[in-house]
Amino acid sequence: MKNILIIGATGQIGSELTMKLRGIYGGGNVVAGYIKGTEPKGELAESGPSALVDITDPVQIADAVKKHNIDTIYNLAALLSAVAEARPQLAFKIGVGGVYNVLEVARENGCAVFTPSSIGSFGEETPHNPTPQDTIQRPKTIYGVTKVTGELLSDYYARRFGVDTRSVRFPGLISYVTPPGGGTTDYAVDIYYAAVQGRTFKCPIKAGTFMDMMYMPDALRAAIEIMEADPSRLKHRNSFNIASMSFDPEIIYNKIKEYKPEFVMEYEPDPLRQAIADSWPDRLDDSCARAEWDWKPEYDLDAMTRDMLEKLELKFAPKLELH
Ligand code: AKB
Repeated sequence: MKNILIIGATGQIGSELTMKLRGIYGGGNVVAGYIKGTEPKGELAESGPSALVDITDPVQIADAVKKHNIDTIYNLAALLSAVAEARPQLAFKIGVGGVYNVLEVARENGCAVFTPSSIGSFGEETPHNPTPQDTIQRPKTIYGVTKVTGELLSDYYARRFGVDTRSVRFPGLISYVTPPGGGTTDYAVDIYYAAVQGRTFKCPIKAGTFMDMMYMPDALRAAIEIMEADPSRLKHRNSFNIASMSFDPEIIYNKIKEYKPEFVMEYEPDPLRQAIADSWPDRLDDSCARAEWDWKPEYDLDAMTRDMLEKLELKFAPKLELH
């Protein structure tokens, strides 16, 4: 990877991945692609170039690729699962039409492409514990449909046109930097904010509902390591199961209580999110990622919780007024 374009650079993953890639490959070599109304600000705006890149517009993608001599595209544009159910047509336009646009530009300009898939690419018929690398993928959400389509299209472009496409299936991602929006796993982010802000947390997911989760530093490393992996070792491409922890609301609540004994959580299930969560795996088997490109997570629930609480305490600490 020499010149990289991030599509969706101001989103939950993009804002952190852009900074991390700039730290490795140089600020000037990583272009932050954004859509109108989400212009990069602060460090993200100052540390490297940016470009208006709406994934639904193939001309904008091609212009940015040519102007910046791009060889690798990270496509992070997506509507998350719950919000996609409210806007299925837009979810399709971004998650299927957008992936096609990126792959076509990549084919014409010789770029490698990373498009993340998700635990949302599985459905009720999938074995849930553990979920194998190669198994039934019949999701019932539009989010899942777009993710499976993205996997298939990406493999097709690799086989048919030699486009270097690679991907991982992300679990729910947890971070203190940029909040997610509209996901089913977002409760596992919101719970930390409530704990630090001293609020009672209303949990939209029922006790006993297990899902894979991952701390953002591990997710960013996975996205970079898969693109740097030796292609001769890859038997799979789109997309690899990756995993680091699986828990239900009770487990994360009790873990936070170890550090904040006064914290209170109550259940207020959201039927849409609960139905989606019930259809997703409890725990992915990531042995193929471990064998084919040495994937290994660094954070478990305890290490993540200590770091999240520490970083959020700093974020919400009262600022000193200097006169
Ligand atoms: C969501 O909940 O929609 C996402 C995901 C697991 O893909 N965080």
